[in-house]
Amino acid sequence: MTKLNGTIVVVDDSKFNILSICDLLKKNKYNVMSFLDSKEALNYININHTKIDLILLDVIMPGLDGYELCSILKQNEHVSSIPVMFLTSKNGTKDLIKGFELGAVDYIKKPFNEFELLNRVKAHVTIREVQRQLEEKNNMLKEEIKVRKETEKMLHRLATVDTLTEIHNRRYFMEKANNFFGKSLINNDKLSMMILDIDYFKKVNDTYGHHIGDQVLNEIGRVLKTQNSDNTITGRIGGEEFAIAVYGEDVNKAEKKAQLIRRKIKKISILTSEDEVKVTASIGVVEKNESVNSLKQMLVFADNALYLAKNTGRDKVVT
Ligand code: GH3
Ligand code: MG
Ligand code: MG
Ligand code: MG
Repeated sequence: MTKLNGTIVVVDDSKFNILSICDLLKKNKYNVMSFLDSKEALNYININHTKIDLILLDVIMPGLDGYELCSILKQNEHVSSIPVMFLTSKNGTKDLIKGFELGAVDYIKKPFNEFELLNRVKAHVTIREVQRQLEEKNNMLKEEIKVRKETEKMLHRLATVDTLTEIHNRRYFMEKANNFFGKSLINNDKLSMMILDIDYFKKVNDTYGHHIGDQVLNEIGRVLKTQNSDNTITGRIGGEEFAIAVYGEDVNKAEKKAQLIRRKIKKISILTSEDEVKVTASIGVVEKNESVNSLKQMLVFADNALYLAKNTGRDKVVT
C-alpha cells in the first residue's frame, strides 16, 4: 500500500463540488472524508481530530454554515489546531476577511484552479505535520523533565531523610541546625537545642528482638515528626539518639516542648504476641548563650544535660 499524503475532511452541501474536490485529492493520494451535512462533519471531526490534517470548508450551507462551523472548531481546544481552508463562491473582500478572522489558514474562491488548490493543500498539510512533530518532541521533553524532577526529589529524600524513622538524618539535621545557629547569631534571636535518648533501649532489643526495637524507633520518629515546623527541626543523629532544634524560643519554652515529647513517647505501645512494649526517654535541653560559639558546643551542653537526666532517674527532661 502506498503511503497517503494526509487525511482531509471536505464539507460542502453540493454533491457536484464534493465529487470534483474528492476526485482531485484522491488522485493525489490524499485520504478524503467528505460531508454534505456540516453537523455530521462536526461530529466526525470531534471524534477523529487526531487523524485529520486539513479541513476544506464551503461557506454557504444549510444548518451550520461554513463560518459557524469554523468558529465552533476554533473554540474547541482539541480540534482548534487543525487547519481550516475555505473553498467558497463567496468572493467579496469582506467574506475573505471574515474567513481569516475566524481562524482559517487559507481562503480559495470557487471555481478554483486545481494546481493552486493542490499546492496550498500540500503546504498546509506539511505545516501540520511539522507542528505535530514539534508537539511530539515537546511532549517528550516535558516527560523527561518530569522524570528528572521526580528523580531529583527521590535522591534528595534519600540524602536527607532517615528511612527507618522518616525524620531528617544526621547530616541534614546538622546542616539545618547550623543554618538556625548562624541566623540566630546574626539576628540575636533565641535558639534552643534538645538531645533525646531512649532509656534502656538495649534491653528492648535484647528482650523482644531488633525488629521490635526498630518499631519503637519508628514510633518515636512519628512523635517527633509532629513537632516539625518553620522553627522546629528534628533529626535522628545516632542509633537511638535524636535532636530537636527550636528557633526563636528560650529554654523554658523548649522544655515545655520536651516534656510534651517525653509524655508522648511514654504513651507509645507496641504489642507483641505475649507482651506490651513500653519505653521512656530522657531529654537534655539547652539555650544558646554568650558562652556558646558553635552548634557543636551547644550539642555538647545538651548532651551534658542528657547525661544528668540519665544519672538522676531517666524518663525526665533536664535543662
Ligand atoms: P541508656 O538508658 O543508658 O540510654 O541505655 P541504653 O540501653 O538505651 O543505651 P546503650 O547505649 O547501652 O544501647 C543503645 C542500643 O541502641 C544499642 C543498640 O543495639 C541500639 N540501637 C542503635 N541503633 C539501633 C537501630 O537502628 N535499631 C535497633 N533496633 N536498635 C538500635
Ligand atoms: Mg454551499
Ligand atoms: Mg545512646
Ligand atoms: Mg539509650
